[in-house]
Amino acid sequence: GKNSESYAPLGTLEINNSEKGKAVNYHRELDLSNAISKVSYEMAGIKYTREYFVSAPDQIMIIKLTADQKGALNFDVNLKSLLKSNVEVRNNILVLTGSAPIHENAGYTVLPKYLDIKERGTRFTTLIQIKKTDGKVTSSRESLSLKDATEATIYVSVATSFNGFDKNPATEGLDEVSIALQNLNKAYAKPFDKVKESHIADYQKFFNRVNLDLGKTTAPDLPTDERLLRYADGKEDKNLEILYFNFGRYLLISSSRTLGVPANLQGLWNPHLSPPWSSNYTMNINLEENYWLAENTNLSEMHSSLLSFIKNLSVTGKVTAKTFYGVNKGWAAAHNSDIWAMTNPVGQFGKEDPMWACWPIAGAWLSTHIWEHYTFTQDLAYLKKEGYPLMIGAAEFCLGWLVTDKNGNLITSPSTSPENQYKLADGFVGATLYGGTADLAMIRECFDKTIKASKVLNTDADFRAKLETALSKLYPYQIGKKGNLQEWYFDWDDNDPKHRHQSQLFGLFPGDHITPLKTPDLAEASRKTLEIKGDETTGWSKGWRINLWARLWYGNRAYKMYRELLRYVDPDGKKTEKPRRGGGTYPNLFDAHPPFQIDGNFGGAAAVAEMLVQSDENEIRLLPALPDAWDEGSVSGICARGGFE
Ligand code: FUC
Repeated sequence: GKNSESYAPLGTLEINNSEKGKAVNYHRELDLSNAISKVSYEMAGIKYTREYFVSAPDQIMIIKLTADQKGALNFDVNLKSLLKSNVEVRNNILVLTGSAPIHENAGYTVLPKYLDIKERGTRFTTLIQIKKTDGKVTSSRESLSLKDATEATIYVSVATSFNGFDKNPATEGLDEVSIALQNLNKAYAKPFDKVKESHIADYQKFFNRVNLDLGKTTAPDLPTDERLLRYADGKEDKNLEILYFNFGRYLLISSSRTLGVPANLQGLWNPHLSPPWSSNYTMNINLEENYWLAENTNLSEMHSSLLSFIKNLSVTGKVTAKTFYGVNKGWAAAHNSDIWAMTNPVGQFGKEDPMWACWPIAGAWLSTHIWEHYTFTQDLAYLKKEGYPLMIGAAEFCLGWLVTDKNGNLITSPSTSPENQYKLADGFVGATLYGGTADLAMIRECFDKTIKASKVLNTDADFRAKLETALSKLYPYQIGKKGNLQEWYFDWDDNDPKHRHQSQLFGLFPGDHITPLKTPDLAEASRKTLEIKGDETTGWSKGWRINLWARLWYGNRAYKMYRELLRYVDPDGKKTEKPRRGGGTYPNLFDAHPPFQIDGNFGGAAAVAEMLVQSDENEIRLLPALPDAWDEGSVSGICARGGFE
């Protein structure tokens, strides 16, 4: 099938100061306690400040500018976009309107790279208005100017015609101009402090739920980039470790507010027209990893953006199950998706690699998020009305997709182990096979959770019995000649034994059917697999491995890898000594896959919680993977399955 569509940046707002001279004492911050960013500097003895935030309750972005000398504030505001758009000024409001392409084929070649069809593209609008206390607002054809002011607030209101995954955003789209105007007028009428107050209250309702303290730190209070560099030298900095954890929570709160539109590969922070991997939803790990911290770090509401997206996938996935896989019941999703809930396997219509294209198991994986949401919240009404029918659909597809091997075991065929390849004795390197461990681990988890859900809801006894029978017939885990958890049906070698993907370990994390207590042999084989893979890997992969080590209760190993996740990566590749195979963290704390992907931020933050508290439906385990380095401190607000905090 076709590739997923790109997520595009709407535009760039420029504020050009007309003061001349050198700015000194420049300071820039993002305060995680209130989600407000600030800039301050001095020029010719005058102190300037800027304060920025994006308010969810008021659907507005606000920038407040001040000068500490009367009339010293002078600037122009203009808007630019990489997309086809038009800028004009109407009644002292700067207006950008445009229409996004219906197709942007990020670096791929089969389809035209960029397809602009106005009748089908998503329309967008940005409105900008300046509120001043003094001075004079003037406008030219494409910009607003403020002259001789002391204080001003810029209101930025943005809306698109997107009206859901199944609606044509052009012919059935929302009226984005009225939405943007309404939000602008409402916010503009409120005093700045009121808008700020409700923004902080809204944000802190979520952010303040968790508090992590790791005791005294010896680290000096340096800028973040310098702290990262210092930390990379092996120095202690407990506050940086806490900061990274809290930053992950901040990012999730800030990127998961829209139902049906979960955080994508870059969260929502993508500046490119052709972003890495289209800034899409990559569902053979990355999208799911984004939400690993949602429940355990007490941000369950944020999970809803993903859970509602799963519902969308179940609609398009019904068609995909039939047309691509010949399965008439249930729904399936493959490797990639986008805001339109694409479920077809990707691959440029046959021109790409089965290594990622041949993988219809995303539905099984995603359905476990529904169960997680239920076990953490105990929200029975959600499970009954929303979640359970989607779980049933995912399980139905798997039942229809499984086949029997010659020994009577249920397996998948064809199968892959996401993006990995095996190497046979005769040198043959391949990706497709039958009975891959990862498929079966995800299906095992999907069946197990669907059975549990049907019991909780006391429903569908017949279907449950079918799942129980199938579960008992799934080809069991095998331990390979190296003591590893076998990835392939046969004990084949990996083409790249250090490959970043480790989906055969799904049952250890995020799944829970492998544990040191319940299945000690499989836990040991998982440990061996991680040893063979080594610790050097990309950002999201490191985030995953830290969770895996935590689940094995190896706190010090998890901590070692957490430190490596925070390894400084220079955005221009200049200051980093040598090219690295592994990931790390950019100076603004964004995860470096590299390039920037947000999954490592989320996976890393989730792992901190996993080191401190683990739970299943029967047990809560405190400090299960506490590293020696965290020898004092306290934590509150972490959630456990069963509805506990
Ligand atoms: C998967 C990974 C890559 C990358 C991409 C977005 O294909 O194997 O490393 O993260 O998703």
